[in-house]
Amino acid sequence: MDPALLLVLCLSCLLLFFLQSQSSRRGKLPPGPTPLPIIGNILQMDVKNMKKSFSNFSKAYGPVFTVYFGMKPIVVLHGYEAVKEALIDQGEEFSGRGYFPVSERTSKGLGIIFSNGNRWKEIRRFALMTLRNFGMGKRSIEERIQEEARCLVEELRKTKASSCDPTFILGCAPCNVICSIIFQNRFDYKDQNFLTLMERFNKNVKILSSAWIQLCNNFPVLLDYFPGSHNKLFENSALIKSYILEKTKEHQESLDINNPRDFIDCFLIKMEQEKHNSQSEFTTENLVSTVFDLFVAGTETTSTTLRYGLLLLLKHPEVTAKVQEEIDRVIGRHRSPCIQDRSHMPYTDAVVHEIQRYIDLLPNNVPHAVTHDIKFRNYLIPKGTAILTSLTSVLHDGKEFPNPEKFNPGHFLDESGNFKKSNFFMPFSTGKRMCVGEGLARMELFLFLTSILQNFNLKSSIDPKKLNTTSISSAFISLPPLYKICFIPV
Ligand code: LZ1
Repeated sequence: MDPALLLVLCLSCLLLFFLQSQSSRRGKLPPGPTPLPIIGNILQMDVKNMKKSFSNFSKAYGPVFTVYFGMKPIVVLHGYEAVKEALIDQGEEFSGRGYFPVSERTSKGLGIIFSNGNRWKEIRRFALMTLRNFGMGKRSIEERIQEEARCLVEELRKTKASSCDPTFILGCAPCNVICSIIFQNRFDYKDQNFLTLMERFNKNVKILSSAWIQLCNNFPVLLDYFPGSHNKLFENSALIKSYILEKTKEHQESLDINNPRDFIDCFLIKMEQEKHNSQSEFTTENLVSTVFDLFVAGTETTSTTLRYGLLLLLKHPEVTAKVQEEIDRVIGRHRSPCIQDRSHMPYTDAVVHEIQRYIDLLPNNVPHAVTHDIKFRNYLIPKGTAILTSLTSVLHDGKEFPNPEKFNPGHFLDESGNFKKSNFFMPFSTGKRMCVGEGLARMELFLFLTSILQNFNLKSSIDPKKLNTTSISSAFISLPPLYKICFIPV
């Protein structure tokens, strides 16, 4: 037989076999677009704008559907009802973390973001307790943020009202809050150790959002046999971890069990308490990974929200003026804002909520996984299947938030101007995996934004009406377009 014909015959058989096995496995999973062999649905999705692709799929297949990233099926939940049913009503079963090949290699299942099972439960409980306002000895988290807010204001003053890109300065403040919580002290914005640490994290964020890394996540063999930016990512992560380990050793030497200074001290004390338990999750490697995770989760997210928030305030001067009026009335000019003020500032509270709703920072949440074989709405989802929940579909629900694509603090105010809660407000996700840093992040957003508006008027070098506030498409995190801003001292 002609060898070419033989080859075609063999390939056809393989293809048929593949489609057959796909369809029998798909029998139990929710419906979705038909995947191609090997590459799955990636050609049918806009990898730069997944939220749009998912919204289109949900129109064709309903609120619960399956898409294939390479050969891996991922179940997507779209809309408040499906998300709530999974993350709250079946919270335990949906509390697993789904991870990608790249994150698997950097985290090794240690720490808090990418851990599962008992390890995750114990470290999560510990982190929640420790990050509570008085969990870490004498100096509260609120005080640490207030200190940073004052430094941030001084740093912005140094721009002398010139037109500038605020990315760097707004990146320093949240990173420094994490430093203060973890290492006891903040750093000067020019400190070389601080800058190196921040650069390595920033570089990693850039690498992680590149098309190459997405490709590696779909076809993990690339990670082992090809050169590329993933190696830089692994190298950066290792360098950051060795810095954290060094700091941990310094802490160990000066530790006073009765006076924890910061998160590392608290973790070391916990390690000491559990030293006779050979199964303890409180180990040095989990300490280093947990600290690493707090930086990953607490820096880029808060800094992007602040930067995007200021762009929205620049675009909507009437909103900014109302916030400044409330600051003048409730706080005045002569003392630092504190968290107690928030309960007397419904308009400002609504603005911060609306910023978070509008920007939709993590459109598809962080991937979950089911912890058992489960039945969900008459589908069977096998243990370990990755689950994406569309937070966009909840935060931009048109019934709950009329004109969801418009920035309007009225989405969180009632007729008398009181703050109005919404169950659809879930930028921190919901359920058992809900963000551990929520309290911290909300304090930072309130204290940083009020401190800035207490001390500066915002001015745009172009007509505010011409400012574009549509996010630039990105795989995981929504980013504001580049812009310039002047901080004019009041
Ligand atoms: C996270 C974030 C990013 C990635 C994983 C977990 N928590 C931000 N907050």
